[in-house]
This record gives sequence, C-alpha cells and structure tokens, in this order.
Amino acid sequence: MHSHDRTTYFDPTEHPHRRRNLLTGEWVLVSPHRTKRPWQGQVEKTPPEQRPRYDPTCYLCPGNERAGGVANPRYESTYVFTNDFAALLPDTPDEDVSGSPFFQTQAETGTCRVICFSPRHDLTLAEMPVADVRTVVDLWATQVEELGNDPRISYVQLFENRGAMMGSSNPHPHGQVWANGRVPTEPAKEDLQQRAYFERNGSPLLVDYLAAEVDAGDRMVVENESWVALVPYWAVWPFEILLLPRRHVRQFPDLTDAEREDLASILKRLLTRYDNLFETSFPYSMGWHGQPTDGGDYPHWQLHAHFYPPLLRSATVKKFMVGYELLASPQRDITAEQAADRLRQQSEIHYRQR
Ligand code: H2U
Ligand code: ZN
Repeated sequence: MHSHDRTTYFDPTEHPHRRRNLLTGEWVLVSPHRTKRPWQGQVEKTPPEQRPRYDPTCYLCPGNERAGGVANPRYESTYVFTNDFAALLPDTPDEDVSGSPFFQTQAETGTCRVICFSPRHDLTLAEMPVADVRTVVDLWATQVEELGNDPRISYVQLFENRGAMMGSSNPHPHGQVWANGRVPTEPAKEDLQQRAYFERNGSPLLVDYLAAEVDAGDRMVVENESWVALVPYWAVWPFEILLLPRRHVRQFPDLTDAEREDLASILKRLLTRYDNLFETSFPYSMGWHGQPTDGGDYPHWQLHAHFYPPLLRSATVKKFMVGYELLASPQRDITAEQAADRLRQQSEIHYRQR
C-alpha cells in the first residue's frame, strides 16, 4: 500500500484486511466496507416443513428396510450401523503402493458408520429434548473410544451434514463417523499448527485462544460452565462457529459427565439460535476434531467442533465459495463480529415452538 493512498488510519471494521486462521495457517480476506450499507432485515421464509414422526419410505426410520436390503431394528433411542456404501473398507491390503513420484498412491483402510440421532423422523438436534441430545453426546464418545482403540485406526471423524443444501441425503436426524488409518488433511493441518504453538509457548493454542476471545468478548455467541461457542476471528463461512470446552480436553471420550451434560445443553441453545436466524432449519456441516488415535502423545491438542453453515442472507440465499475463493483465498463481507452479534440477538426458544 502506498502511503499517499491513505486517507484514514486502518480500521478493521471498515477497511479490507486479511485474518489468519491459527488452526490451519491459512488466511481469509475480509471486506467489511461491502456491508456498510445497512442491513435490509428481510428474512425470506420458506414454508414450514412438516414431517411425519415416522416416514414409511425413510431408510433411517425404525423398522424400515435400507438400500442394501437390511432392515433397521425398531430402535427407541439412537442407532448406529455400518454405511451400506462405505467410502472406507476394513480389509484394504495395507501396502505402500506408490511407485512413481507423479502418481502417488497410499492404500487407505477404515470404516464408515451412520448414526441415527433419534427414532423420530420429524426432529433435529435443535428440537430434540436435551436428555436425548445427551444420549447422542455419549454415543459420539463411545464411537471415538471404540474405533480409536483399533490399532489400525489413526483418526476418528465425527460429523453431521444437515439439510439438502449441504448434501444431506435424508432429513431424518443423523450423522456419520468415518475412521481410518491415516490422519486426514484438516486435522493434520491443525495438528501441525497446535504442535508448533505448544512447542513455542508451552500451552495449548486453543486454550490460550479461548482466553483471548473471552477477554475480547465481541465474537462470543453462547456459553455455559463448560463450553463456549464463538464465531472464530478467522471465520470463512458467514455464521461459522467454533465450539470449545473451557477445560483442556484432548479428545471426546475424556469429557466428564458434567461437560457432556453442558454440551447437550449448549448444542441445543446454539442450534436453536441458528434455526431462528432465518426461521428455517439451518443447514450446516458440523464435526468434531480431537487428537489422533494412533497412540502418539498429543499434549498440544484441544478438542473442538466446527460448524460450517452456508446461508448468508436468508433461508434461500447462500454464500458461494467460487471464483476468488477457489482460486485465490476465501473471502467474506460480513465480519465475524457482526455475525456473532446477529446470533447473540436470537432467541433460545425455537421458532416452531413459539
Ligand atoms: P448424509 O449424512 O450425507 O445424509 O449421508 C447418509 C449416509 O447414509 C450416506 O453416506 C448412507 C449413505 O451412503 N446410506 C446407507 O448406508 N444405507 C442406506 O440405505 C441409504 C444411505
Ligand atoms: Zn478443527
């Protein structure tokens, strides 16, 4: 920047700037001047979706037959099964098959499971009773523990695709768990960044980051005794959330009883705010990142969840990750602080239950 171009001092609420994602080392371009125009406040409502409690054509509802011909049991709480179209298979021959520097290949072994959160076809995590969300929390913990104990598994990825906009194949409340022999790309980046910070500072990156965020206050959205949900400083998606435990917790199974209870509660509160924002069942991809399960020592790891929702301005207007984002760098207009402010303004009573 040439100094003679400057008419004012740099102001991050007004001037284009970039912010560094401490977990990946990557940058996001923020262009707040484009949102200086006042918020139009229009909320395009989609017709309220009325789903039956039981759908005879749903392959996740209790008692129904799935694509592979297997029938689900008449489950009454949660239900886990091996994905009928699993992307990872347990019996892949584990050899180093890379022969050429130009055609590098590694065998990948693992498994994929589908997790039904509830027998009720018409509910979502936001609308389920907290006690039932707690059951899902415990299930997440046992899945990470069980799969992580397998010596062939180095990483267990819990996630949920919600809504057709995020590619979810079915509105029945469900998530997935994929577990495999190598640490995948995103947690591998986070491992590198957290490790480097720990080596320099002797404390976990995300524990120190949370302290700084609590201090700053303007990106906080919901909190309780054990958890904080905030819009991270480096958020890329308009209403992205980072959910962090207050205590240093390396992996999901290490959560205490009180932390699990508080997690169920904060999840419901956060997801209710999401749904209320545009009065729609808010689509997102969410997932948990914890330490790898390859038996290594990971004092630098802090458990956390990412929520990546695509909606920008209404129930139908989403942010596109296209031209500049794909080719140069992610970019956003609404700042993380503005997004946090809008989420803070939402009620914690679900719009369908008002
Ligand atoms: P979504 O989380 O994106 O909706 O994916 C659901 C998974 O359910 C998907 O990976 C699996 C698909 O392979 N599935 C089954 O395992 N059995 C079925 O009968 C249909 C879908
Ligand atoms: Zn992460």
